[in-house]
Amino acid sequence: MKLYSGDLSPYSAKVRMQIYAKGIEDIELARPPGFPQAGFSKVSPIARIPALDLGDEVIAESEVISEYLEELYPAPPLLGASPRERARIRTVSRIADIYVMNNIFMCIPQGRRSSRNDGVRDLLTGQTARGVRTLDQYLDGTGFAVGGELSLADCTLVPALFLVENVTPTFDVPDPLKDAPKVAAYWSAIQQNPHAARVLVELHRGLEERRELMRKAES
Ligand SMILES: N[C@@H](CCC(=O)N[C@@H](CS)C(=O)NCC(=O)O)C(=O)O
Repeated sequence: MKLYSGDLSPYSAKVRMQIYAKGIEDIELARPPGFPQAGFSKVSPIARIPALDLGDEVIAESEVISEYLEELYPAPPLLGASPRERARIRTVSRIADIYVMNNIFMCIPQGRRSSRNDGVRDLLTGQTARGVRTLDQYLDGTGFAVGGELSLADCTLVPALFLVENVTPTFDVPDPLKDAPKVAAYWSAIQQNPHAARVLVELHRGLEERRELMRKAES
């Protein structure tokens, strides 16, 4: 199997963190051919990363890939030990994905002051802050998102909070973590986890590459 992914793609980082945490070694990490141009749609019709290439079929969407890998590689389990725990893990993962990661991702063009639309910026950052405040009520304060051990909720939260810390400041809005003390404490703690630390190195590397490209384009 091959995972098409990119350093700076938070959705890809989520799946890579799961792969690292499970110790999976037989999935090749590959650059997506033709991406980000439409050429990648020949590989995966949705034309987004991550995408998991099975050889005769390509699975899209990070959440779907994660659940598929969880079934193929059940140990160590990252989806909880009971239906109730699984529901909590999936809830936190969805809040981090849909309400935090997605809104920040959509807002990225608003980081450019010269072409910013304040209405769009306010809508998306308002929804992001609301998502972060919601997370504050779900985290259990153990240093992991749910159940005192690493789970898929952490795999989604780590890249989501990377975006909060590194991309949100470009929008010139207050830090969403200021109103979310449990999320802030979680963020400090989870960065010590080796699998989180590994994807954070990759995400920072991707961000530096992107900034360098933008500096070159502007000079
Ligand atoms: N909901 C998707 C989102 C994937 C996504 O949007 N990935 C970005 C990179 S982080 C992408 O491929 N963007 C290309 C595009 O928007 O055309 C998932 O969870 O996998």
